[in-house]
Amino acid sequence: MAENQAPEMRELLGDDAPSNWGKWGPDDELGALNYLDNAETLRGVAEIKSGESFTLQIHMGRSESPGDPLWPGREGIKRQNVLDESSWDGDGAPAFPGGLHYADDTALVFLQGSTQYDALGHVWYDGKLWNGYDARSTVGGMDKASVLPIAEKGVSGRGVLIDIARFRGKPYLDKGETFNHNDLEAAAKAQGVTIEPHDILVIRTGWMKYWYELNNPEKFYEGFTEPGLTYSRELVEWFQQREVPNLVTDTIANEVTYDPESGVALPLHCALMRNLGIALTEIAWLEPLADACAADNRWTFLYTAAPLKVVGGTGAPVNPIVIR
Ligand code: UVW
Repeated sequence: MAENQAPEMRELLGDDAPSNWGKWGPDDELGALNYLDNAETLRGVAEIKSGESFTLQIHMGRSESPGDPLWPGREGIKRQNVLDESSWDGDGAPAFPGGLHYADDTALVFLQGSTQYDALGHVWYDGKLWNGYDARSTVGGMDKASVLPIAEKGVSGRGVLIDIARFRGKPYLDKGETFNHNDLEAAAKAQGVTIEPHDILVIRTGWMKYWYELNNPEKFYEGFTEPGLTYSRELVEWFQQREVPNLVTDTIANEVTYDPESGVALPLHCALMRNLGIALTEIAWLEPLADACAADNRWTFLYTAAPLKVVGGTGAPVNPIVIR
């Protein structure tokens, strides 16, 4: 649907959209991560049976094709050496007693250009961010609901992997393929696992596997519509009632890019993050974890993560660690 035919976000979500604003006080910047207290960390720890660990960040700054998967308009990390062994080929390199040599580099990074946590204030509508903060507080740097409070707290708890691609018997979902909370419940049932309150919900679509296997960015971005969750009020209520603290997926934006019914872009960013305060983690690399879970049919684990402490950041890269 063309952009100008789509309703406004408020019209789609409703004036009475499910909301957690005020639930943790007027100054809250953590949202649903408040659900993750010490007991929730221990609930996650109790899921460790074999001690295997998995890191969920994709490679950052691959020079070989297809490069890094990115939301259109963003660019991959530009990393550059400042010092390396060649610096000592001529004059002007630093001289240290004992003859120490070392390598240094700089990087220009889209903070949302790899596996990442979105700040709760990363998206908004009607001039208000999470918890009702004024959208003007984003100007020049996020004064409110930046990624910093998430980074300061860190995330740990019981994670549950729902493998929608496996459930549908395919290596990866198709472009624009959708699913909802009922599909999540059906997949969980087939896996023999229950999505419990306060579980960190990790959803595999296989989309990052598709990115690397396709190895063709032009085809990947043609008519760009990722597969993912689709908006409905029932789905938003499901997330609110289950008190989901954190949604993690292997897609660039955690939801189908354009709501197929209304044409609205990324309504769940607004309904789940802006209104309910659910932390979003995107572009996770889930293949080895999913294979291990499928191999012994254990789909729950300790999930831990902490994005970088970027003051005023709209998001930050992260390398979550799962231990099972
Ligand atoms: C947008 O919201 C545009 O991007 P992200 O996928 O980083 O949340």
